[in-house]
Amino acid sequence: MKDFKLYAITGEQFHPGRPLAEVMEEAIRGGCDIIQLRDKKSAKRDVLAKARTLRELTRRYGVTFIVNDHIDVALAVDADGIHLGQDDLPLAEARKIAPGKIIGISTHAIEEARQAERDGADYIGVGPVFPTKSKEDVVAPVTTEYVRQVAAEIRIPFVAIGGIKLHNVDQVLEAGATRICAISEIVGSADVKRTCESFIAKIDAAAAARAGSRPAPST
Ligand code: TZP
Ligand code: MG
Repeated sequence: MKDFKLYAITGEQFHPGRPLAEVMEEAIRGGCDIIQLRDKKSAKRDVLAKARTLRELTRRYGVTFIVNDHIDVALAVDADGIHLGQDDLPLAEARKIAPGKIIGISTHAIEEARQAERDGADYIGVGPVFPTKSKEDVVAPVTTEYVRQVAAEIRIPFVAIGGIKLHNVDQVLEAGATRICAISEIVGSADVKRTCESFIAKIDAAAAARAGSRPAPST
């Protein structure tokens, strides 16, 4: 899959009165390079309609589009991929149904990360790093310690998620994350584009600091 830095997930409860497509377009203009449609409440038909809109938008900007949970919706709109949790269809089954699609898996502990890597996930979610109100039945925060563990051991791309804000993202980057995901801090922002630009600046600064502190390659 195309690499990415800033992953925005939809959360319409955080922008009442503002259309979904408008908010997500601002996020893209601010530098988000993956958009995920996550809608646990709507009827499947309504999820499909939103997916069509976001597919059209992301295609226009060349941004990766992922659908949470609904493999059928992802296939119907030709999304780039699907995101699955630990209780969803196992990765091997999802692959059979959706060959060629990106498949991302949520993980909350290193054993789950190892399993997802063995199973051939394209990327994993690592979280919730901090407490979050954006997800029901969420597990206890995994803390930056889990981010550190994954950064040290897992070779497939991982994205940190859960309670990540501009004021605490540096801790997550310092723990070794190079890709950040957020819902409320992005889509609930009064200036979505600027918030994304600030996230990207922090991600880039951390990458530059890492590159600067690496010993020069021996010749
Ligand atoms: N999975 C783990 S935490 C989370 C999901 C979907 C919610 C993240 O939302 P926020 O608002 O960025 O804390
Ligand atoms: Mg799910």
